[in-house]
Amino acid sequence: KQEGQPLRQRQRLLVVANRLPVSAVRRGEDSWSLDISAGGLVSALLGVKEFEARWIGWAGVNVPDEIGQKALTKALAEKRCIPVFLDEEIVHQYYNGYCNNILWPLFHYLGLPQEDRLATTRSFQSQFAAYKKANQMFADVVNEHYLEGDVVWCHDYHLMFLPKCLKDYNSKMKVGWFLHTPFPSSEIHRTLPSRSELLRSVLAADLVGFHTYDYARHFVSACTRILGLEGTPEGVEDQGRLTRVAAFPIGIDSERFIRALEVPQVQEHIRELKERFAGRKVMLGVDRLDMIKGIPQKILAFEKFLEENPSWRDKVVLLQIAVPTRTDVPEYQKLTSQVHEIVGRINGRFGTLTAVPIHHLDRSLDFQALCALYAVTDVALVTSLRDGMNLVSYEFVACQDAKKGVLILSEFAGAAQSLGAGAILVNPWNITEVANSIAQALNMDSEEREKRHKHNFIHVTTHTAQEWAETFVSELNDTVVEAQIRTRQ
Ligand code: ADQ
Repeated sequence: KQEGQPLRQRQRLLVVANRLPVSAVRRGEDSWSLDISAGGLVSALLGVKEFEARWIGWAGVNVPDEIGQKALTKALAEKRCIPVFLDEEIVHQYYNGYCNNILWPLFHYLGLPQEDRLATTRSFQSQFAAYKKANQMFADVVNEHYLEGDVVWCHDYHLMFLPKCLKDYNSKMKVGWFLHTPFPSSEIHRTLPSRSELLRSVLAADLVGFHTYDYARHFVSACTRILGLEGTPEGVEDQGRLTRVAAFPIGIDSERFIRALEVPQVQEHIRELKERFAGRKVMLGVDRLDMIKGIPQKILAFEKFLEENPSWRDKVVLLQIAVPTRTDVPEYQKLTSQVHEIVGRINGRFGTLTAVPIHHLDRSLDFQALCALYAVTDVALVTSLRDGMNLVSYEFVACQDAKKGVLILSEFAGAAQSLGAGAILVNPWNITEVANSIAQALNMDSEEREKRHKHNFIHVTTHTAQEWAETFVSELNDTVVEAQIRTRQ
């Protein structure tokens, strides 16, 4: 390892994800303006000092003309980003279709409505073909930019076919793949018509990572049961070749949140919120408006709590911030109207002329406003029906060192495995249980809140995003080195 160190400092890391961490807006025929979005992955990789990271992915815009493509490529190069250009048809079939209509619900154990299920069954082959084609396009770009000694880190369910495409180009390429969603039970995965091909493609990677040990176990079971391969404590073996499979739980850049609370604008914001909700306990939900987040179930549980605890009715408020996503998909439109309908009904039922029990916002908040909200919250409600990890729960804990609020957390979020001892764990489908947990959280004494918070705070500030990325990448590096040593022996 000591000898390997200087070599590592020169190494480049090619991070391949469906979306680049930028939003691109076209200003003219050959000019673009770019906004870097500081998501979890970006800050995680900023912390990986010994590698020089470059991003490869789709910029999220259709650029049919060569002038536009050249100009965007040049602008992105300054941000260390390399674009993959996907046309509208591919995006429709690969991204909206196979990724978001098939893999996303399946990996989260969500069924499709009957008519969608039939339509999906019919269009399955063409969507899978587009998925493979898109993955090949990503591989072409990686291959074009790859230099010997680079490490390639592929991300998420959009790119399950990529490890194989890359190894077909160059078997010496060091390839890792990480899944941000759950990997479901093998009984669910085996219903996919392309089940074997996807598993084999992922197995072409040298290291395969998941958020939790359970997801890793499900993946290994799928490989043993569906492909008939051998599962070992290290991973999956196929004719003497080992693919390492392990859990790498992601974290957040906790320092960024803790520092933000010191910023004067955030403190001002905190003061305003405290004034606005004086005399009431604040409960908070922050989610993308997605089926997996269990927003209707959360609101129904809150209604049950109000029903059964009349003395709390004018002493508590639920702030639900939901960023709309995939707004062109009918399922998501239905979910939005369903949430609006439930919120309206509950506010009509329990509201007064001066106050309503639920404030629901259909939008994204900027970072500072989000930190202020986390800081003034008494009880955070994370009721995902399934969630790979759930970073909102981590962000809440990071902002709570003064208040020591309570986290109610779904047992179906990956975060339940790391924050379970400090949070109140719930089954989000059990509305009575969630309503009782709300009462328990609101009535919890300060000693218990402090004890629970401390447990979670230590976890969130030590298992950071930077540590996650560093661990994955250095293990990937070592895995390949070990494999090469084995081959040499
Ligand atoms: P997501 O499903 O997007 O991520 P999550 O982990 O909670 O879920 O991350 C959401 C991010 O978006 C958080 O950083 C949060 O602050 C932000 N966000 C959400 N709602 C917002 C709002 N209204 N305004 C502003 N910001 C908002 C996927 C998987 C997760 C996994 C992550 C990382 O589904 O399970 O934890 O990737 O691997």
